[in-house]
Amino acid sequence: MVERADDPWGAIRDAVVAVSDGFVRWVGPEVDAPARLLTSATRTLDLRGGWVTPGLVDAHTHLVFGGNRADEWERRLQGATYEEIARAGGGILSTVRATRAADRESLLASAEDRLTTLVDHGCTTVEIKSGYGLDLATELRMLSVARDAGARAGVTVSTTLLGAHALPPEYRDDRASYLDLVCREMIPEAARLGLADAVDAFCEGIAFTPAECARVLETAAAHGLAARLHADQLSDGGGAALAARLGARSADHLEHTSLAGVEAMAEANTAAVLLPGAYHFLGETQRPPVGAFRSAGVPMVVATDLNPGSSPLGSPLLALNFACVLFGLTPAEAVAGMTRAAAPVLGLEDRGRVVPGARADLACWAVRTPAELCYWMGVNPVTAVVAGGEVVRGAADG
Ligand code: DI6
Ligand code: FE
Repeated sequence: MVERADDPWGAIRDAVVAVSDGFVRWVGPEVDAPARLLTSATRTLDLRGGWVTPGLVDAHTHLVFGGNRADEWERRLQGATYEEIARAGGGILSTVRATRAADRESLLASAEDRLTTLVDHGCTTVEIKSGYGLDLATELRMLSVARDAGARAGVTVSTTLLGAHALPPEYRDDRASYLDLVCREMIPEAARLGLADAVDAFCEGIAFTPAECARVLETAAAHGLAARLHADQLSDGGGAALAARLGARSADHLEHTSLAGVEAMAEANTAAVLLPGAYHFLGETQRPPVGAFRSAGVPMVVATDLNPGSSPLGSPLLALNFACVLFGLTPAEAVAGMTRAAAPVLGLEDRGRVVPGARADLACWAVRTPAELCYWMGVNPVTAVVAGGEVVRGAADG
């Protein structure tokens, strides 16, 4: 699909997409396809009238973790809140205990399973955060497990160091020393080893203050790493404006973002990553200011937030449905939010569109209109997935 003013999908009917050496070489109506595209060595996939979109880009996940939190979820169903559980040492910290205790092989096996589920649903690029180690060795292990899971699944994984996710128990009375650990050891080591592409922080009453997050993200910049920020998820802590001021690529969640925050993001070209899975799973009622993002021209991205506490969501398509039904995005905005608007948040300008020169990351679907990607719930119409020119799902030749 290409952007065109008269068609939000940029659809080309009866089209051919020609790929070689991992890149899209030609896209257009079959009748216009140059004869040179087809040689005796050409392999063809006949999609029988289905649709091709860019491979989906899930720009916000925490899919490397030990254990799960079904027990905590049952307690929340009985009335306990996410914040109460976190303040009592559960929540993120219970996943930290399980992740620290997990050996590398089991961490990798479970992460690979989750990544595989996303690929089954059309993802070819997935961002994965650390943040359940909260010590140097476990944070680095999570990042290297994320990279290995991507290599095994044959898709692109972009990694984000989230050392400032929660205060670990051993630093309960010494926040400053934990921030020193993040800024003086975790960020420099992750950068030196090439294990992180970006750095994120959780700016929230139950996590880190704006000043603490600013220190973390400024340190990231000093080490050449891009910045992201979990902002205004449970309360308006001024996180959106902070992300904008620090030149973050995105501010994420944003349910409680003020209009001033939206304006600051528009000015700074900071994208809004919307995570309707967490909104749904936590039973939130305050929606992010989607109308304001739209009118201010802030790019809207949709992601799964796949994690064990607030969004155990393995279907990017269900995230698209939630974005439309719960947040009021149009289907075209939602699909753009997982393709062309999502790739720049990861600094990956070579994908997210099906155009000549783009990386050949494609998802093929048995749907009659692309709005159906947002319409079905718990149905997976994927027929094939191509990552870097390789067919990674649905290899049936036509
Ligand atoms: N916000 C979230 O929704 C996830 N992290 C964050 O900062 C939740 C992580 C968890 O509960 O395990
Ligand atoms: Fe998150």
